[in-house]
Amino acid sequence: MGQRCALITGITGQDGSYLAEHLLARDYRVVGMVRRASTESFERIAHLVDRIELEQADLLDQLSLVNLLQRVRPAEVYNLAAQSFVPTSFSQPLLTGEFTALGVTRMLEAVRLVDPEIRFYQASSSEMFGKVQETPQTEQTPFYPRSPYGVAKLYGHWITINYRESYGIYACSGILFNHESPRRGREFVTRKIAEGAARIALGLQEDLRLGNLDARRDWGYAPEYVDAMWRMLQQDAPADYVVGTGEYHSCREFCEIAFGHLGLDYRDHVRLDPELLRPAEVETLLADPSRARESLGWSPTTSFEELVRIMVDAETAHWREHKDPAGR
Ligand code: NDP
Ligand code: GDR
Repeated sequence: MGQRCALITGITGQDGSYLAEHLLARDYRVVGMVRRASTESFERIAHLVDRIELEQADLLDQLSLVNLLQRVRPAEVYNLAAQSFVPTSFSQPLLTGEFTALGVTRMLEAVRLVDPEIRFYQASSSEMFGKVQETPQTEQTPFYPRSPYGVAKLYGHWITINYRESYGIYACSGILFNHESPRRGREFVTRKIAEGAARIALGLQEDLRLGNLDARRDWGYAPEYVDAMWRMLQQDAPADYVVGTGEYHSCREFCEIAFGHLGLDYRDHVRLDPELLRPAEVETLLADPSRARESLGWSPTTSFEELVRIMVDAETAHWREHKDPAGR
């Protein structure tokens, strides 16, 4: 039997890069789908480009997806590509719907047409719980999304279930709670705080502007979460799983630990910027990951404090190296 092949959409993103590492370690042939750009954004996978294959296609273009699956013939497809930043979904709601919602159907249609035996993973999100209807949230908790992003993800979630029920495709939806790492996009709050704290400690900036400090999230460590994705596709039957830590913390606590780790008090540096408040906010999210623990044997090991320290240390090392003599 040949090497098992996995196709990852969104391989240039945080999760795509960790998932590629995870699958290479399990001896997969890894193919990453990338969209055409005038400059390549391969920063997160630079260390992997010799060991993976990259193929151009776009979630907005149905035929490119069909052709891609015909060329690559993967056994597993991980659909991680999306417009994933919640504030941008308020300013670009239609484009977010095209990528994050309809893009899922386009990929599922390609699977159905080319090879319905392909196992399919959809990157669903805790943002679908939004204005939470119960705490903690399980696979049975009713949804109430609070942003065009959350609404688009909910469509992607249900269309995945629908293709499973209609066509018997092995399709899973992982309802992942926030997961972070030094590879997180810079605009997300954890990376922004880690980077801001490190730069302030090094004298590179004075203060950090943030929005709602009271929002609480169930934050985990991204490299551990891609293992849950892989496990979902190795079961006897497809299902949906909540993946999180079962602990939540506020943005304020993240600031306290991040700045405290560098001997600083966040209250001296963090400023509220009303522009960063969202038209509708998700105040609190908390996972009950019992099903993932019991059925997948998955559980997270990195604590919240460790996660914050990992991110702050990575930023400190980066900015120490890039600090120029003028202190910029
Ligand atoms: P990122 O924002 O880091 O990565 C998104 C990826 O999608 C990038 O590789 C991007 O490519 C790609 N992409 C966007 N639009 C298209 C398109 N039209 N065609 C092809 N590729 C496209 O996200 P994360 O890695 O953090 O998250 C992965 C997935 O999981 C996303 O779907 C996200 O919504 C979801 N999710 C994330 C959670 C988290 O806490 N991180 C929690 C729950 C769900 P490019 O480099 O070209 O921009
Ligand atoms: P989220 O992540 O919206 O949960 O979506 P983000 O880090 O952007 O926000 C988390 C919370 O922090 C508050 N906040 C700020 N957020 C940002 N980005 N910038 C700020 O300055 C700031 N100040 C306070 C926010 O209001 C919010 O409450 C992420 C994405 O990865 C999604 O793709 C994914 O689906 C969900 O996590 C689960």
